[in-house]
Amino acid sequence: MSSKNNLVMRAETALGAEVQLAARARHVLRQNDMGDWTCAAPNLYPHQWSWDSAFITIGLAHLSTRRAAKELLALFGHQWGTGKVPHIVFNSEAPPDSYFPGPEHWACAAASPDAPPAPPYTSCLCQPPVHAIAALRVWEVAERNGGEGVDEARAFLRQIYPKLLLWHGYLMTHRDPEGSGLVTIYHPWESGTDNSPRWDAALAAVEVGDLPSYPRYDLRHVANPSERPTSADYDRYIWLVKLIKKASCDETNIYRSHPFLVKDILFSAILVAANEALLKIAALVEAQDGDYTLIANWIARGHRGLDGSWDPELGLCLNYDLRAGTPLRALTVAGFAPLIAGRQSPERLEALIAALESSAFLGHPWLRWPVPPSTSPLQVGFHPRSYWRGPTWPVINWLLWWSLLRAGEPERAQRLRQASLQQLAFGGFGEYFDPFTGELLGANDQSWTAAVALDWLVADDLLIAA
Ligand code: 9WN
Repeated sequence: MSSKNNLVMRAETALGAEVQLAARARHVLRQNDMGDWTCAAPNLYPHQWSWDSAFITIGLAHLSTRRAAKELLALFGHQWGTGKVPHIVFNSEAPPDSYFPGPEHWACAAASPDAPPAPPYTSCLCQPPVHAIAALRVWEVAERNGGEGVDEARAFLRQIYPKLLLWHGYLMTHRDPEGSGLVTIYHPWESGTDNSPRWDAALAAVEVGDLPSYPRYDLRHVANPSERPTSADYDRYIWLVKLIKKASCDETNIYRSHPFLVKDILFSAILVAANEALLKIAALVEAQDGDYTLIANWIARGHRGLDGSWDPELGLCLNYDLRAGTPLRALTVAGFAPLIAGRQSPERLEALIAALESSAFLGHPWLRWPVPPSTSPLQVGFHPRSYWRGPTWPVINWLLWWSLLRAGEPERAQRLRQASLQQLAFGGFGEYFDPFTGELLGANDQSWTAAVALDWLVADDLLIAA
């Protein structure tokens, strides 16, 4: 056979594999569809999670922009009076012993004057604000598809824009009373990267008091308990929830007394990128003049905050413990925050790429595929199977891929996309993966994993503006 035919056959096989992977991703999203919201994963996570929903919206946009819009609108239907978007909206239909801490544990949050009407109950924490990025993605897909979906998508942007503005406003005020440009989190769950070693030092300082015994339903849904946070971690998580409830979920009370107050650079960088998306949405909906300056100032403030967290020796940003008054030194993917925020100087970009491709991350010789481990194998506390302490997470790969594209690095972005898709084709739509063996860990059929896979597979031709 000629080498030309050989090449054509290989290209066809690769295309066939991608088509199959996309069909499987669609199936996962349909299977987890609850009507106008999507459960994060069938067994382990039977509720609606905030940043999961944003990533899910990005995937759903390729199935139906109308359905994708509903996903975000459903979540924002439970926005708090302060503008906060809760990290979980609890599914009233889920069996009572399916997730802990569940709705009954958080019911007190509904007593806050700022809480939305309940049921459904919500938690009073929040998660990284990927939502404006997702809303813009719905628009981009609708615009590419053309037809009546374009008007519908514009109407959706008009509906969601004031809610997004309120949400970002909440983060820029209540979560940054210092005006530092960095978002304060009250709980590792707010970071979305719960047991990352970047929280170890700050968590170690939290003294756990009397705690009634509580169930670990999560352990029933994983092959091995080592894949989930330890009981010492969980005690601290539940203790922090208890303190937040005791403070009546009130921001001023929490800020005054809470033992875990940390500036999260990944959260802050996502907010900068989300503010860039919000600025574009503002133009699309012809927002009032003052909004542009307000959002542009938020973006500038976010960049200043990230600049101040830069560690030139590591070539990464560091989180900051407000209580201890010290940076939290850890080699984790969160350190790539300025890449995600965008618009960095050529020197900063070069340093970030050097760190990304070093043996601490993509260049580590034991990696099964060149996709970044959540925590560097060179970091104390690294564990290849334990949740955010080492496994690779497809949604983080998506964020880095999208950031590389925006940074004008299409070849690097393409390599990351290919490697991530190979991992998913091998392992399935897992929650996270062992970076050395590629083994699926955590939940099966995780919605946000299927969603980002779908975006990778069908969004090739989408114009992503820098
Ligand atoms: C706590 C749903 C969520 C993700 C988080 C991930 C995990 C929850 C848990 O699952 O957190 O919020 O019970 O471990 O860490 O990022 O949003 O998928």
